[in-house]
Amino acid sequence: MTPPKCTICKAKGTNFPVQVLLPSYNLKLCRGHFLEWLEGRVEDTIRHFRMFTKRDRILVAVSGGKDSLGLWFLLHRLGYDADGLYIDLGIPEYSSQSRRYAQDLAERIQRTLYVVSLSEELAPIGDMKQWSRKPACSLCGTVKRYYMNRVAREKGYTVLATGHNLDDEVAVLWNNVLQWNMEYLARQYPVLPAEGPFLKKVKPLCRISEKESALYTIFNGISYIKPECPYSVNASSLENKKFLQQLEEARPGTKITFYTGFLRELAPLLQEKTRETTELTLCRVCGEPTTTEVCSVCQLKQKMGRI
Ligand code: Q46
Ligand code: ZN
Ligand code: ZN
Repeated sequence: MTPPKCTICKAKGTNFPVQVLLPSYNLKLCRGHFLEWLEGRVEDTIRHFRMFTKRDRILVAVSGGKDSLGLWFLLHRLGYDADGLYIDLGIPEYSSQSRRYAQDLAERIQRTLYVVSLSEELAPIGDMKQWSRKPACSLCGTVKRYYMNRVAREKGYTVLATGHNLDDEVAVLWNNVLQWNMEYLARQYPVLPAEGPFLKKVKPLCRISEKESALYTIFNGISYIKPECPYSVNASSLENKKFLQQLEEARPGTKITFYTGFLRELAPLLQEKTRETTELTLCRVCGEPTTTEVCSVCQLKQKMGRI
């Protein structure tokens, strides 16, 4: 049997071995053309959603995982002005390893990496339950949003980028649809515009699957943390991902069709309906944007006796 030919090589008259099968797009690609295809797709997403231009200063939130490190590398390669921010959650071993990977990439591409240590700012994420009844992941989300916005604004960045991939977005979308959580659905978009002191937030990998993102990072020789965060074990998003993967295997393209259909058909209607419903003010203690008098992070600091 003759081995399959790379779809793009076939058109260009080259002949490199196929390394990636993308049944959702009916493509079989060699390594070089896969990298080109993925970068083109991200560039197209950036342009389509008007995420940023080469004049913007981008801060990428890097966790040490494949998606955010791959994204940082890709933006740098495409000539965007992108630095990194790593938030060290103080999880034994996991945090020090992932921090190392973020630092390694910063050295390789010669870009600035800011590091915020939760242990220094508040307490390790695992100790927070002493001061809050919220689950670790919910607290983590709050502190990450807070420091991302704060560091980006203080250091003069214009856009915040995160490495959420298609599988992440589809799992959240599915969950929000199951619960008909209209408020969350209205905010689920790859671009959230700047809102007063909140910076513009973008997800350039929203049309790249988890597998594609992992291959991009591996093919570029970037080391990343492989185990999931220990707190993610029970997350319902993992169950959703498993279920959606079964659908994808039965019908390739299900995820991308579901997601892009939502962005095209429903998201604009929901955004129109819920426009300007939240009143923002500035935290009386730290000056960061909040919906309450004192922001959640300062409330935590107060309980800890740190302010
Ligand atoms: S890092 Fe944080 Fe995730 Fe870990 S504590 Fe939960 S939210 S699972 S993206
Ligand atoms: Zn090829
Ligand atoms: Zn505050």
